[in-house]
Amino acid sequence: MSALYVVTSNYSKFNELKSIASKYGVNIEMLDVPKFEIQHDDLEAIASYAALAAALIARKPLIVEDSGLFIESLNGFPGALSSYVYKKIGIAGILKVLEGLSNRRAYFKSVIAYASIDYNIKLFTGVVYGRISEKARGSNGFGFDPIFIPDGDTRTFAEMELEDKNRLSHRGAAFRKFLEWFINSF
Ligand code: ITT
Repeated sequence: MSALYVVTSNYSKFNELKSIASKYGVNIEMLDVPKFEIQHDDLEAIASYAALAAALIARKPLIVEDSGLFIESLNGFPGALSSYVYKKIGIAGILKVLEGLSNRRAYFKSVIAYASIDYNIKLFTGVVYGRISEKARGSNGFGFDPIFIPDGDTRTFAEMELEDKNRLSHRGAAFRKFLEWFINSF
């Protein structure tokens, strides 16, 4: 099977995907084309347009992954703005906004959009529920990993090895759904 192309500039995200893909015997490669992100509330819409735009430029089948952290007491903020909010206020900013709030429920969502050679888009989603910790803990992973504790665990994602995070994460769930479909379709 030829390589599967992934459009992302996030190496941590790519490494997570690579580790899962290898278990399915699928080789993934980063494709150097821009990931255009429209402004929208829905990760599905953002991922779809990004995959379509990248496929039109690259003229290759490919995937993009769009994800976000949705905090219940903030009505789902930062959601689709997670990347921007992480860069602007980071983990410290989120912990500050949540100070004094007892509801720390949150979830991560991942949407993988596959664009075929004839520009059809297929979507796969994954969600992991959990809560925002009181303090940042751990140094693995990326983004909001040090403050997210998945349900059923006491560790933050940043305190886990890649294997454990992948088993529990939104991205792992979405990508395994994609890979099951992909290896049965080609
Ligand atoms: P690309 O767009 O280049 O793929 P990105 O990091 O900007 O990389 P997104 O647009 O999907 O990716 O933004 C998702 C943001 O949500 C990401 O930057 C993190 O801040 C946060 N996020 C998503 N998944 C995460 C995870 O597994 N662990 C920690 N933070 C995550």
